[in-house]
Amino acid sequence: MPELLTTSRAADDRRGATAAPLESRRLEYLLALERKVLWLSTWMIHNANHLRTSRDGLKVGGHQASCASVVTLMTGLYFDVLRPQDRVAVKPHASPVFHAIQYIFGRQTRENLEQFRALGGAQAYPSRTKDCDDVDFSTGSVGLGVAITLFASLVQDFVRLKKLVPDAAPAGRMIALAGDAELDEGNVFEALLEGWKHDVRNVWWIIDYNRQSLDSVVEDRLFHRIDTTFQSMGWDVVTLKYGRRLQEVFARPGGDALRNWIDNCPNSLYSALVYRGGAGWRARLKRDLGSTRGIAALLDEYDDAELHSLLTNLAGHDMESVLEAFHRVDSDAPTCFIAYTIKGFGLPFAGHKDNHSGLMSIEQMEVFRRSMRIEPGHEYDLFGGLDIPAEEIRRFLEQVPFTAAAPRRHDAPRVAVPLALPVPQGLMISTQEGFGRILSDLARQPADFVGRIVTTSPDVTISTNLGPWVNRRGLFDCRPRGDLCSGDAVASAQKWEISPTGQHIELGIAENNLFLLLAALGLAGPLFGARLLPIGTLYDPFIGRGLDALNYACYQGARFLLVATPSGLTLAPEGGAHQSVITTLIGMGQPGLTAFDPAFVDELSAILTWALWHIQDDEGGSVYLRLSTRPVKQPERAMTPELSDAIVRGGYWLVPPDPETGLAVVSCGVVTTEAVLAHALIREDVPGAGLLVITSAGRLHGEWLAARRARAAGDAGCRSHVELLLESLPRSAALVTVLDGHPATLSWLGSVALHHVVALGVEGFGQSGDIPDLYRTYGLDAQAIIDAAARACLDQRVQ
Ligand SMILES: Cc1ncc(C[n+]2csc(CCOP(=O)(O)OP(=O)(O)O)c2C)c(N)n1
Ligand SMILES: [Mg+2]
Repeated sequence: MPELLTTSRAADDRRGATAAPLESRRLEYLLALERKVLWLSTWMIHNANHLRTSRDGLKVGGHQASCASVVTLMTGLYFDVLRPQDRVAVKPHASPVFHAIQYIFGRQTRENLEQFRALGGAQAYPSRTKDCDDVDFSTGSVGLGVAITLFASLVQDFVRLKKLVPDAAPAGRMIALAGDAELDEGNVFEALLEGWKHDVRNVWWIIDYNRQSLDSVVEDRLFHRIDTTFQSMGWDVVTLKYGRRLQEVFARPGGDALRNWIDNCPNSLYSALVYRGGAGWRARLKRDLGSTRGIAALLDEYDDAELHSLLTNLAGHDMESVLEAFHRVDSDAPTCFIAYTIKGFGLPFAGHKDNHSGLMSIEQMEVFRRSMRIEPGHEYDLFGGLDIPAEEIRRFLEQVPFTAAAPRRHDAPRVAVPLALPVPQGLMISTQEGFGRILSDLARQPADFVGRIVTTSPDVTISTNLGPWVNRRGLFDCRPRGDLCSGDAVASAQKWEISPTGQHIELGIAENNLFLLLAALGLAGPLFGARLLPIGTLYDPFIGRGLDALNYACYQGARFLLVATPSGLTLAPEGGAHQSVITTLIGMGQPGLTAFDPAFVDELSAILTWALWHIQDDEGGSVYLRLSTRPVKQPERAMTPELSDAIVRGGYWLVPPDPETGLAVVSCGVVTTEAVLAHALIREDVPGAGLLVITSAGRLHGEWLAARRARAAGDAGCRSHVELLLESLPRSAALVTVLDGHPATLSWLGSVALHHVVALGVEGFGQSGDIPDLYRTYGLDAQAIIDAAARACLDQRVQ
């Protein structure tokens, strides 16, 4: 193990004297609770795996070793350090520890603990939406929970500086309890850099430095990299390495040598000795240090159990060290705690390199139960097996600061939004330009809801047409910084005034950061009590780059509007690296997200109006708009309530079919221009052919499945929008579907009313070209639609 570092210089400079000593009784209570948390979390997993009947032969799982590693840190935090306004992302595999703590607070039920990892029970990984016990941030995909706390701190500053929350409400600390292997995820470092740019504060990342990941023991040299990386980003670093008892021994004769020995002990050997226990330590220390003055005497003072306990007295398991480190922080500087721990501490497989998924056997649990003095049948008793009378602990729990204010989750009122947004005028206009114009128009309005809009983009603000909005509403930063470019002699259309009143948060190019910021902005209501209307823009193909973070944002119920533009093959000269193909399927398949692919700007306006409401609705979700830079001829029509309703429900007949027709062209998005052209020609051969415009394949599909379920449940009259649309087409008619995306997005339409389908779309990677060439090559042009129509009619005749 490397050299002991206590606090980095940056931290030392800011701090004064050490904190006052802990009251001795408080420590006793905390140690008792630490013991209880270890027991409950270990037992919860054991119960799920050994005592519930398995019906499917699958191991239920759970991570006893990962939990034990973090018990002291979490007990200290929740029962002493945290305040109600603090928000925490708990290491995914410490979910049982979190649930155990909430159970002790009376915020989790015994039934849910007994049903850990079963349907309806406590979740395997803390979940904001599925758990009942006040989870602040969901976790599970390692690294994302760590990084979201940083963006949450930025959002906290945003709502506080704009006075969207009461002045008197204290700022919370955004805290991540991270596994050390989470630092292998690149998104953590993307966030760190972005945080540095934005001067983040009130963020704590507490690293459970057990030097083990899933597969292996981590290299010792990593420690120095962590320390210096954080310091270089302006963070304070506090290292908790040795516990009190070890530090006392280090001050005695032979102590220096012992400390050097541990400092230089490879993690793999240290872990192996932890696993072997007292006799192993003794033999090894005798061999390596036996001739050093003071060591023999020191070893003789301890029996094997005591020696083991001494040598595993790392600070991350030493309550006093933990509390002192946390309480000493008196600034709002971002702070990283590197807490040395042992994976599986206090359990039989402590330190074993394969302990990540290890479960204690029935026999091991029996020994553990007795050592915890838990009576059989009393496993969930809150105070059983402790030395302190229940009443006393209850009184202690009543004054724990964290639970002083309840509920911690805010219920932010909805923001009133307009019933209709303006439709940008112009004969030839792209949906992306339309979006920019609508926002530019909003930027000029004094309406209250406009003040709740916050836009963000990963370095594509201008190229996604947010420029005019930003010119008027400014960039956000905690400190007023003026217009960064105004000093240049170079004339520019961009006026980027940077101040706390700004409403655009500019990010570097990291789509993970965009989605994590959108997640945090989209949770501003429940987290901070201020509802925001977040809008993020990016290039459509790069959704894939941050897809896990997008999924993470949706998974925890964050609400935002995602505007992905430009998209598809229609990007033409930009080539295959920028032309999205599968995003239409992502839009359909991603839970919590409703995707739209509008063809015209009046559709866009109707969808945006609906979206501003939908992202606030209790039953709503986030919204994804897939836009294009291609100017297309706009239809001359009035936006009626019926048309607007059909647009947001997913589609409408641009040209309704005749009742006897044999064909309908179905188009989605920007290629509707080709569909209109082809349809006019097709009608010469197929009289009465219809033209159906799909604005949201996902909405149509979802509502169709829901209607089928409703009918199966007895609601015989329930009809979905797509069923009503296709009702006007005879069963014998064929559908030719076309979109600038994967053909599977629309091919399912054939199953709705059993129409034959020929589906056009993009199946391979794109390439550079112009639109006529690319549409011809990939089969999206009017001729391809006409050919497909001929094929479809032929197929129908053959049948
Ligand atoms: C994105 C992602 N990749 C892989 C996994 C599988 N996985 C679960 S835990 C883990 C390693 C955890 O190690 P660490 O963060 O150090 O936690 P510890 O259990 O040691 O406390 C991995 C790779 C995951 N949960 N998320
Ligand atoms: Mg680890």
